[in-house]
Amino acid sequence: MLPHLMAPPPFDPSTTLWYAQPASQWIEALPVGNGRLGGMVFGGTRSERVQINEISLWSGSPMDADNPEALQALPEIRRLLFQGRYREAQELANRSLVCKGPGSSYGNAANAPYGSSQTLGDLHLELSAESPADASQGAYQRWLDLETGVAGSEFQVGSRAYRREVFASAPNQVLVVRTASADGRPFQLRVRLDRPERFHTRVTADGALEMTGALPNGAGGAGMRYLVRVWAIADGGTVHAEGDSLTASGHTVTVLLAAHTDFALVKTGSRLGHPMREPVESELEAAAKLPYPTLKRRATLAHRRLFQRLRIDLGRSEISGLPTDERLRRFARGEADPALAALFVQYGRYLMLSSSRPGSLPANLQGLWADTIQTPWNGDYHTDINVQMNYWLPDLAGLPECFLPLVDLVESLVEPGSRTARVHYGAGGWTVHTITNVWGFTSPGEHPGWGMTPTSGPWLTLNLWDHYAFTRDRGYLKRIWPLLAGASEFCLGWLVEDPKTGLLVSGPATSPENSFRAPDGSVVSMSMGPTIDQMLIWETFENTLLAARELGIRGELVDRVRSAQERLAMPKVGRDGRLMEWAEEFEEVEPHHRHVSHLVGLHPGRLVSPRRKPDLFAAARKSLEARGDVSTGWSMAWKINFWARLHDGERAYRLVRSLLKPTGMTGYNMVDGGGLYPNLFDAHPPFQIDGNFGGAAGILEMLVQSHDGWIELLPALPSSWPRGSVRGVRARGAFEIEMSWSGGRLESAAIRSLAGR
Ligand code: FUC
Repeated sequence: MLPHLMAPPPFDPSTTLWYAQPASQWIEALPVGNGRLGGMVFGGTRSERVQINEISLWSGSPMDADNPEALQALPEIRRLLFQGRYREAQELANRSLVCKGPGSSYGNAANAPYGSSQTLGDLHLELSAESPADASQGAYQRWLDLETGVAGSEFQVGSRAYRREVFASAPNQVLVVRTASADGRPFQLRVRLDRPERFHTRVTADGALEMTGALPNGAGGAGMRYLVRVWAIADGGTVHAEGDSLTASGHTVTVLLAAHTDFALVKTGSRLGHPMREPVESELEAAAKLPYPTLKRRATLAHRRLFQRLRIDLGRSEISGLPTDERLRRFARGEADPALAALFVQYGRYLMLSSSRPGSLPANLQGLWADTIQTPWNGDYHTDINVQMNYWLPDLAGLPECFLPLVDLVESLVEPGSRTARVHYGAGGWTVHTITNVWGFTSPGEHPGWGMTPTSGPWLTLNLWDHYAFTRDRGYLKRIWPLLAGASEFCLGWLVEDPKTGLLVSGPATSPENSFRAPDGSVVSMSMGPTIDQMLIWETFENTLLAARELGIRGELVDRVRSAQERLAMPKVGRDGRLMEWAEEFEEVEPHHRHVSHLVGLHPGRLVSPRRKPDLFAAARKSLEARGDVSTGWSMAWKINFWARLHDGERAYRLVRSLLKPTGMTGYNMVDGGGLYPNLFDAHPPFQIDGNFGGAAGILEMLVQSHDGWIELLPALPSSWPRGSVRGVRARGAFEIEMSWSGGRLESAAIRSLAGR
């Protein structure tokens, strides 16, 4: 048994990830983060790697991608679609409705204007070599304690034992790596920084290690700059510089890392050229003044204050105490481990508060963790499901402040998104399409098949409204009113009258990323009034009207919204009893497609409820049955939410089982590779964090729902969780819930009003 240098972590199976071996690949490393600065801790022994990130680090630059030809083509495309001439409409759309220029470069924009979020680099720590005969590795364990936000490891090299702790401090804005020997005798640690490209390292006159560089702007020049600065502090020893590395000798070595880019998400003026040396130096100095126990206590207290708001106990089994990777394998083989689902919820909350804090950018496709220069899909913000899914969790899970970065991002889209609405559609208000980045990209993507989702702006306002519903914060409602009004204004300008019915329909638009077979046999994606759009526009109008009522706003916009909502074409039920994905019953090309867009009114929306639309509610179930379970990670996460809303705990649990299984795949799989990596990162594949957030939200939806005008406890409890308790789940209306159940029945519940209502 390894001598513990400090108190051992509790290894609570609902709040700890732990492993018996170091990470051999990135998807085994453990994430830390303070919302802006993050690290992936490999838990190496002789040599340790902490891969580092700063959430704003992006290549690329702003570009004008609005396409003036789109507006001219619009009436003709609509006319063709209303006449059922889909192939011709699609051909014209392919030519004219896309963005101007390269767009996202099909997800490979690291060196193009759209840009990519990128790794900041690696911090390397190397223990001086013991004598070769003595270099064998002995006892080992590493862990991530979600309660404190500290990743730790204890290991033996030769005859000596060490303990290492890594955390990202929110109050001090530094990454901290502390290595201590168990025997109190000195050791040597070499500290280096590097990056796959575009970096320069040096040791400064005052003894700090620095790494600097500039990313390509995608237009032939330099774009965003970054600065990383590291200090090593050796207790009972010294630090000296050797070339471009630091070597520390002592019985304990603390490495402090501060980093910034020159980016700021300002609404006017340049987003680059903002100070970075000043904050980096002052953060490092302030942290270095604090004794390590103080630095750690400040960080863990601040972390706990948020993390402790929610407790969840679903029970445990004999395997709950095993290493996390082993639990995952056994759970996939069918063994019981209810604490694994609780851990998945807490991990989702942990990842949220580590990658989304006020004043910084929202969690992107990978939160803030990315280990490459070309991150999958540019590591951007996909706005046709993915970023919306990221933000279902924080309000439910007692982390409302983590929601706020999304509001900043949406506000920053209004200016470019108003231009896009005007240039492409001649509409007022603002919108965004399938993707956006830190440079304000709001145009359609470069292919209409996936890029033509003009209602992604309205979709974002569903999240915005829900945050109000959960918090009842009037100041916040005033803040988002212009965003809601602008989204409704866009919808009003975008809807057209269907000549056959006189009802208002959206279009030309896709049902995100899906396609169908037109009557002439051609495979197309464009139609008028796809179900998702009709639902999203209904929800947007509804939220705008509710907000207007709460704020006492009357006038012409409100009247137009009200009468347009009454004239909206409503989704229909097909001959086979399914909720139709398009306004007509087309043959599907891919019946198990990962997007389940036509159920957006079931979740996250609330149009499709047993109270409002019993027929659609029943049809949604049929659609979901036909769609099947197995898919990408985020798709299965969404289906947990759907089945929870359909009040089917057993089906929801089946999806929990499908999501919480190891995937062997790291490359792209668009069909059926979803699951988890050994570090419990969600696999699309590749790693994509929406499945973590969406799956955690789904499990909470199984326990508490509040979207239909009341609070429902245990709406979808599966038989596998017969007894349990939660404290701190939140409900719309600003309520906090504590409850316990046994034998599958509610035992006690307390509902506390957070807004005094
Ligand atoms: C959408 C999805 C893909 C992937 C990508 C980031 O395009 O259809 O599955 O999640 O976003």
